[in-house]
Amino acid sequence: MPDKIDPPHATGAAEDTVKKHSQPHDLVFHAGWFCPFVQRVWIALEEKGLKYEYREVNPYQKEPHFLAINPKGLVPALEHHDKALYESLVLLEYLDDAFPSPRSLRPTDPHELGLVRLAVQHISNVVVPAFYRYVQAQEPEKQRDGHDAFVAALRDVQAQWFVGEGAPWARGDHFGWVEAVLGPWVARFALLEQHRGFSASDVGDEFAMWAQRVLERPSVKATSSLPENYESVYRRYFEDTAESEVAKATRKGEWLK
Ligand SMILES: N[C@@H](CCC(=O)N[C@@H](CS)C(=O)NCC(=O)O)C(=O)O
Repeated sequence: MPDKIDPPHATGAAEDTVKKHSQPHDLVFHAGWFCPFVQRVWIALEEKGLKYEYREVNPYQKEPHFLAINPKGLVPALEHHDKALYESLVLLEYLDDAFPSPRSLRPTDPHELGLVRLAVQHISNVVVPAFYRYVQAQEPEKQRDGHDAFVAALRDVQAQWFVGEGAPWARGDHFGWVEAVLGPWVARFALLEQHRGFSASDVGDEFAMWAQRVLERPSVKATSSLPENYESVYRRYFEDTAESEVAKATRKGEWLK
């Protein structure tokens, strides 16, 4: 039985953004308004000011036309001049390769780029799985462990890859990949706050200020739906009854490949 998405489309500021991108275009963004992996790519599209066509997909329905675009049946996916690609991190690379101007979210200096890639790897392999383990934990002790592991994973991001010294963004003066890759989960901190008592200041004051800047970034706001709509989608995660691939993998103590 596929998970139903309620509401089936974006709301609030994200709905306005969808409307601005409803015309046919040779860059097609196959998206799900509720999905943080989608929001990574959506933030990049908005940061770069690209023209694109937004198409809402319910990835739980695994419709044949969508499986032809992404055999994994997951959003996000892109079609550009009828050629398809998927996986949020691959899509971020693609957008910077295909559309380097007006601006790249990825640094050009090779060492700096290597550091950003290390941060992205840590976010994907440690922070994001820790988020789902925390969200899906049911017993108080497991929730406490989930909290501590999530906070530790975020502290590592800050300690290893934030340049600090009053810089507004992780790597300095520019909103970049670290923000695009982690930002969607920052946009879901409010859910963790409400259901699990998490606060960004548990990580530290500097991190909390960075998180606040991320939330106020126009590209993040423009790709965010109304809080109550995330609440209805994520309730199943907090009750550990979600049937998405991510939720099933987390329940089995695995991570999605
Ligand atoms: N590794 C993928 C993950 C994408 C993903 O899990 N998307 C979810 C929505 S948030 C999805 O399409 N789920 C459908 C399913 O689980 O069947 C990426 O980074 O793009």
